[in-house]
Amino acid sequence: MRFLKKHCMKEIRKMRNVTALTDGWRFGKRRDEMTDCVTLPHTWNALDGQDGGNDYYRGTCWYARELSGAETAGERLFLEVNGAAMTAEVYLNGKKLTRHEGGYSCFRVELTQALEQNNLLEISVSNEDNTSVYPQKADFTFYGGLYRGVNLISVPAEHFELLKDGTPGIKVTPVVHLETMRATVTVETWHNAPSVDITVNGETKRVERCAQFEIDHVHLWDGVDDPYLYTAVAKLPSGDEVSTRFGCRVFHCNPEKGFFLNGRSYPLRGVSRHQDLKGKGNALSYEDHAADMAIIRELGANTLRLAHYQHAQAFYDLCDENGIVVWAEIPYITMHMQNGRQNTLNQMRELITQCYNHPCIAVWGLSNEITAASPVNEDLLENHRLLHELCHQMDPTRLTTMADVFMLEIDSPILEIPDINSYNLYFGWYLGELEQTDEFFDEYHAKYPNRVIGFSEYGADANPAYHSSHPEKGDYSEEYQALYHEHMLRMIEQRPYLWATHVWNLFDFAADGRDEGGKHGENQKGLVTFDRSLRKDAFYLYKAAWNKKAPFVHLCGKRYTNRCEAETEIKVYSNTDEVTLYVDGTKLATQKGRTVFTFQIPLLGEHLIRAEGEGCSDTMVIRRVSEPDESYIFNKAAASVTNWFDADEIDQSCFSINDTLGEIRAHPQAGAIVDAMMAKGASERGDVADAVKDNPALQRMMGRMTMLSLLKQGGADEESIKQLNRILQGIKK
Ligand code: GCB
Repeated sequence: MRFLKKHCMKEIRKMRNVTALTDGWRFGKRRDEMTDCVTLPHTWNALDGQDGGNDYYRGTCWYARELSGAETAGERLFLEVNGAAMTAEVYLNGKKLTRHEGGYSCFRVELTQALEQNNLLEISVSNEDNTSVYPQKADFTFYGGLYRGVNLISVPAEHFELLKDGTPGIKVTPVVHLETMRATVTVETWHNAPSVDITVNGETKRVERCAQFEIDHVHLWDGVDDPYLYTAVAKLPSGDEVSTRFGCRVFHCNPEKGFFLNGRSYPLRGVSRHQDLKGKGNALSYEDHAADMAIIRELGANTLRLAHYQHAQAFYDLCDENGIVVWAEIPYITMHMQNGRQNTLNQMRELITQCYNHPCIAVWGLSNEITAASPVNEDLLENHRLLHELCHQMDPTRLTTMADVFMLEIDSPILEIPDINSYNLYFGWYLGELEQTDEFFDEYHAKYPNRVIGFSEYGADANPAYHSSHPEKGDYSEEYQALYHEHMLRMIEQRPYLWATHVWNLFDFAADGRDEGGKHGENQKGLVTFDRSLRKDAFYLYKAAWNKKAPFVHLCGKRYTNRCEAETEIKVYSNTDEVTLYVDGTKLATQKGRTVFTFQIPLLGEHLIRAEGEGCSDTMVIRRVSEPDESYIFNKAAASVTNWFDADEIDQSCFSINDTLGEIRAHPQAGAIVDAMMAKGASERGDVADAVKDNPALQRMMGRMTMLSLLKQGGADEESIKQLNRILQGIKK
């Protein structure tokens, strides 16, 4: 008995032991003043990174914790940091052991040789700006902190590799032969033992490092319908063991037909996600990740762009389990830094090393809108070539892509570097009209029929407090966002060649530099609010188009209760093909259709509206009011300009602000007036105007916008708009 107990103890000691260091941390801005008690995960920007003003604390902070004797037991001891934003240094008993640059990947360091009787672990973490670690310029808050938890890993002397780029120590490459439904699975391991036992699908092989397995009648990882996962386990004679799940699937892209999963057409339609939450910043719990995934499943998306950096392993796991095809990327974003090349390569190496086994990942994203604030020069091209080559050298099984900014010329040499391309386009929001998106892709596809192209970002901000019966670009209304997405959904459905489309963004997220649309510090392009409590109408549009499982009807405009028109539009989003509308209990009409159903109803007083589909219904109350409800209007000054302009008053034989800039410019007199006006505006705006002037793509795009739209975009007041219109109306076409 005694012997047995001793023997077991020894066995336990020998095995891998992982201890989450959650409690007992002291925290502070100075090493000699760590007075706050915190638990991990933790960020110091949970509040100031979300309240606007771009003034959140960006500097160095310190974390410290004593390690107990039990925690440090074992032959070899490693520290695992799953995310320290953005750079970190680890000290044990005052001795610096390592430095890590990059806030989104895991890193480990061995503690064994620095252990003493009593052990004090200190980690300094900095999110201060610098010139070599990405990201430095981007539209999201760079939260600082140990936001993904820290573990101690004790292993026997013979163990799997832990240090190199945060490797899991095991790499699984399944190759699927669809014709025979067989998979050849190669498992590679890294360790310091003479042999390893590798088990896959009930078969164990003792090898030095690598083994190959054949799986007959392979059960495919088949997207959202059937995301089947296998497990590979590797065990050393010392008892150290690692395991990983993997999935057997193949994908490819076709320039005409888009994305294919396991040989069948599988258009990737989904959303992007940032890893933060109102009140918590990026210090998310497993439950937070799982709650996000539940919303993604409810929406019916089959793909996620995990922007703009490496996400938590727990989240890639959830994508594996739910069959979500993922675009994974590094934060090489907005602005190319001359001193940043090595950091991009390091972050990509870590991303691929740490995420390789996830079947969900289909593509590696090299960069995002990198030419937004940088010219396409040799240094930038070389950086992309090196990243692309690194991806292929580490992972010949996946494609590379990048997210291009709208003003990048489609013949730019940078587009030839990644395997497949994608554009972020915001026509109909920041600039231009909705239809320009359609035109952009048509032009691209006609000019480059052999290139695979996707739509990596599109969206419009909406604050669900704002409403309008005449929604317009820039009004932040829930209704404009819904209209915007109705257009995009149709545009996408008509272009099956788009290999993937990703709404920007599933959730509102923190961008502390923003102050707009009635909120401080938030990008409100989410289909769901930052605290996840409210699904905006546009959410249900995509749910109606993508989620075919549970029938539902959704009445739009539920928050738009007070309306002052005599007749109002009732819009229903539904995945059923027939919707009946009842007003105050009386049936108004039944409509057959798909996704979007609209009804006009007279508005007399307060009405109970009820929509019914097959086995589902939704209700709301709206009422007629005499004056517009001011609380629904974001920019009251701009709103007064809206709709003052009646088309009947315009003499169509003369120019007006309803003509496009291109049409006006083609006329010498009208063109000269507009150019002079714009030159004056430009001299007041400096940099931005120069960027527009020098950019042919932007120029072309502006040429297609109406003068009215351009003026509103530029924030012109009602009087100057009317003034220009009067002048243009004096010039015959
Ligand atoms: C972009 C960026 C993304 C921004 C988004 C926006 O193109 O890639 O990071 O948040 O636009 O909302 O402006």
